[in-house]
Amino acid sequence: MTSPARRTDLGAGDGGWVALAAADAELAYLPALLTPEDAALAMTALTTAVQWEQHTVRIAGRRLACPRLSAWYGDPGARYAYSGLALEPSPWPAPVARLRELVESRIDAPFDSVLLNLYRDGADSMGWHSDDEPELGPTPLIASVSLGATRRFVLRHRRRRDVAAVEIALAPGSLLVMSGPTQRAWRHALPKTRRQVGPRINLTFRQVLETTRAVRTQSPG
Ligand SMILES: O=C(O)CCC(=O)C(=O)O
Ligand SMILES: [Mn+2]
Repeated sequence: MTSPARRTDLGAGDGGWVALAAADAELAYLPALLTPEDAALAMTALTTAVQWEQHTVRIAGRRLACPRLSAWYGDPGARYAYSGLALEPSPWPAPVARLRELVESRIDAPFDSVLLNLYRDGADSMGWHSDDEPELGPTPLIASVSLGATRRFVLRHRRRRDVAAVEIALAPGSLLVMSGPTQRAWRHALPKTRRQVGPRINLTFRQVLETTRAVRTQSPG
């Protein structure tokens, strides 16, 4: 299976991948990684199998609760420092492990860790950030699976105001792959919405390099 990093110049219909063209970015979207039935089953399974927590971040000396619930799983040795929180991985629940296998089968790349976020309703969100922590390497490969409510995912170029923002409605059962220079050149966010929306779960599979340890100070809010 060819890596989607090499697929970004290809259009829809190539195994279902849709390449999203943007300067300094490699984005590939697979609308139906899962069938609607399997996506609904995975949503239910993850809601109960995952140990959801409300993480807090320290910003300017104050502890703030993140507007979402989160969980982190990784293989032994995969440690990840996120917003100043050193997260120690715990063993993978079966439905999360199954999704990793499915993603790896479509991307032909290994992932040793995953960050899960549960957006309980439209008031839950994730602020502007890049997944550019040093332990993810110079060109992080991020595989993002969405379940539950469709939410708007937005990317903005860090420096170039002449480059239009990219907006993707991340549908349940979809897979978005960000690779190459994307994290270095772009930020992304999952904005709040006033629409009445149900819960949404997002899983971002990552590969943590074991050689680097880092602590982030910026919070994605
Ligand atoms: O919920 C999403 O689609 C984005 C999550 C995200 O950016 C992250 O976990 O780093
Ligand atoms: Mn991110």
